[in-house]
Amino acid sequence: MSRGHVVEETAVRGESQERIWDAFRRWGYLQADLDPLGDLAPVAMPELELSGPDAETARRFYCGTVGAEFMHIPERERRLWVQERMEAESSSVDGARILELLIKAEIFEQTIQSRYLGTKRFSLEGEAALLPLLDAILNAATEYGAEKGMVAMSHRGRLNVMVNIIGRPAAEVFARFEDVDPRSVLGGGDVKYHMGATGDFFAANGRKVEMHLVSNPSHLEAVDPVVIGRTRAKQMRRGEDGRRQVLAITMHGDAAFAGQGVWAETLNMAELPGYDVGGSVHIVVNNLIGFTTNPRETSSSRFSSDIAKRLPIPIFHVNAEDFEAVVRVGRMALDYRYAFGSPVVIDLIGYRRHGHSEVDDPTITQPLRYRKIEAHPRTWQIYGEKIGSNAEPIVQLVRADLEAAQKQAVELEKNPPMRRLPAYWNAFCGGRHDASLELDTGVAQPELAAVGKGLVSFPAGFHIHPKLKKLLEQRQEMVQGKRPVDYGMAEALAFGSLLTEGVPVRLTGQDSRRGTFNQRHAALIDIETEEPYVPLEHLPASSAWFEIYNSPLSEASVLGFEYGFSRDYPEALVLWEAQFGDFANGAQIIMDQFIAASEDKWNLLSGLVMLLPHGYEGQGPEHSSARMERYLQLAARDNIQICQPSSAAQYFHMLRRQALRKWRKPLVVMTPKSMLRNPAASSPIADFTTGRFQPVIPDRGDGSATRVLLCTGKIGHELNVEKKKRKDTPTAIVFLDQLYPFPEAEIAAEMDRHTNAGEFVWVQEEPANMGALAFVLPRLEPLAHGRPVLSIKRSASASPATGSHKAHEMEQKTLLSLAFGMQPPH
Ligand SMILES: Cc1ncc(C[n+]2csc(CCOP(=O)(O)OP(=O)(O)O)c2C)c(N)n1
Repeated sequence: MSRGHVVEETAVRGESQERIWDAFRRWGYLQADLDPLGDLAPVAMPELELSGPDAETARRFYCGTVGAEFMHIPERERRLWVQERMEAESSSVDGARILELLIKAEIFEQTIQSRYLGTKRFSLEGEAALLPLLDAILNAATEYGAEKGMVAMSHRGRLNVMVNIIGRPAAEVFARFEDVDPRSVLGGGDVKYHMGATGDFFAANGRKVEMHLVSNPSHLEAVDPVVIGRTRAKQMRRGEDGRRQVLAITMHGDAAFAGQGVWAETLNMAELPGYDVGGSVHIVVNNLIGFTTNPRETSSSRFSSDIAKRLPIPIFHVNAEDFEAVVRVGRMALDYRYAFGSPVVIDLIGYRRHGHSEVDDPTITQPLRYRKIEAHPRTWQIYGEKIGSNAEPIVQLVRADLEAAQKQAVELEKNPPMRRLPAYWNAFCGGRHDASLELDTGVAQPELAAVGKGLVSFPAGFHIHPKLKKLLEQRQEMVQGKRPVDYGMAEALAFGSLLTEGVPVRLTGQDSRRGTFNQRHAALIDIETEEPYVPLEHLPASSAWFEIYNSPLSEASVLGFEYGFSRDYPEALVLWEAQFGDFANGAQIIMDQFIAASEDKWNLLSGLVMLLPHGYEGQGPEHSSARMERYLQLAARDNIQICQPSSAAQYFHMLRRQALRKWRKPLVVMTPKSMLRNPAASSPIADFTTGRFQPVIPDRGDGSATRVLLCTGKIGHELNVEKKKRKDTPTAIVFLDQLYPFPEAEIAAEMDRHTNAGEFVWVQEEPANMGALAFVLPRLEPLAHGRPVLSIKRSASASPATGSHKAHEMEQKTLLSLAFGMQPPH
């Protein structure tokens, strides 16, 4: 009988009875029987030292093999929802299906173990209940109309899930144990338990869920925001039904769940308008160990899942050897997700039968626990006995199937593709750059004018801020050719023109709607109502969506999310903006493991743009450098693009070419700060109507200069000012607006044009151990044909910039006078 009536009963029940129920609802999970090996002892709770019929009933519901944490949820309706289900008698489940999945899980592991002894597989044994859990979740999801499952998980049980849930043939996985032909992956590829996979899950009701197991790196939890971003993109593609049809499921190790901050950041995004996916299902595959580390060493609290309590969402702990409870919890969690559009956490508590990998001996560090595990029966034996079913024939059948698959694997291609890419990738390509990919990106004057008009318009009755009114008037004049176009307007024109050409645009970052440097003002705020108006969402000729969001104050999760989004919206221009480029290193894992390497490792492309404000302006060590050197070091085999556009028009053309070329490569952009308003970096409107992005901006002179300064970004404009001041005509100044792929032909042409030049000098603001120096010097030298290539830079330093504004100015002056006056030191 359901106890959903408890609330109504409250009035007639005594207050003390209600206190008893409240105590168990609140604290019962601390005394629940959650650990199959019994190491997680119940917590002594004076609040639960209660007796009598109500206490007995409440204890049965709340201290069994399921422990629910939900009393921290402020919404009464949600608490009652959980309460009603926790206080219901158990419904029946499909025992035969559970048994079959437990057998499949365990025999799969044993087959690998017997055939490929000594290779890592990160066995699921001890947590085999994960399969019935996922099966229950997906079966329930089909009833709500789910059609796609976006799944992320790390190493533990991944191969097992690939075969038994995602639907890849076992032979394919075994083929990877036969190892690959080394010539096919030299310097690239990835290990088998990181590869992505797509397949089909068939529910008992005959419905199908297309499954995507997302490729992921070793870096635990880094994939979390990526899968959520991918889910959001897939949902958006489907419109209103997207949230119902596309479901994100993530699995986590207990140690990683507690320890990795990116997961906490990702969770915080759950209900933010720019990131919401209508709830995701999170499973902690909790084996009460992390490599060799015990739970009391990994989490300051009893449960690694406690981090999830930062959000008002339920956490269901369940004993991984009460298989029927596991299945019921899966169903309940999924129902909750669909009822409230909320994330939900399942903490599946079991054990790890072997070492961290199968080559580790866990008896060295956890001898007592492993003595218990050694003597502990297999899951399918326990469950077969419980339901009185003879499991042996099924075991034989599954084993025979897997052995056949293993034989087949020997014949298979060694690294068979385990996924199919969606059709929306057909129009795009990766690989090496070649000139034929480039295109003109100018926008004809009438179209540009129409976009410009839309950008400065707002509805009648909108109360505009006087400063913005002025800005819009100036922007209007820019389009009319009455004043040069600055970066802010160049960007808006790039976005607006793309929208009218059918290219969707999404930009997120901290304070990006206004712009950290007060330069963007993509959202106008009514000064009477605070209602926003985003002109780019209302361009009359636009045929695509535009999104701009202020992101939460995170780097790793938001960059991961946007990378994921770009993976499933290749036709959109997707941009993430760092507040200052300096802070982007909080997302270093996402850059190293996904943005720079995903094409190499997984053959997966992305056209994500990273906007990184960069430049030495005396603002101290952490507001100066976007660490260009880091991206240059990551660059190889045309995996990314690194640009620093020196003018507004260059910025415009660079953004447009990123969207309009079919080449999909991440683009890292050093963006300006003070340069945003520097007239020298503004461009006449004519520069927007024709042409394309120039990787190299040649010197304006006739080629007779005797010294050529080569540089990138703001310092180039400062050199120009200094040159004018000094009336120094024998010095030429060349900008590299694209650093990677290195525009060798264009630079060579410019160097060759300067036949009188006795030397070339690379000038940078950054210290000698930073900036582009180490990257450009060896590339420039062969192009100089024996003429010296020198450099001017700040002295090598541990920190990117001085904390003193005065010292900065002195240093900057020295750089400039060295560039023109003294001979630079060799
Ligand atoms: C960011 C990061 N740090 C360290 C590691 C090395 N490492 C791999 S697995 C592991 C233990 C993970 O424990 P847990 O999260 O409980 O998952 P389990 O392996 O027990 O399933 C560690 C430390 C890693 N892969 N990623």
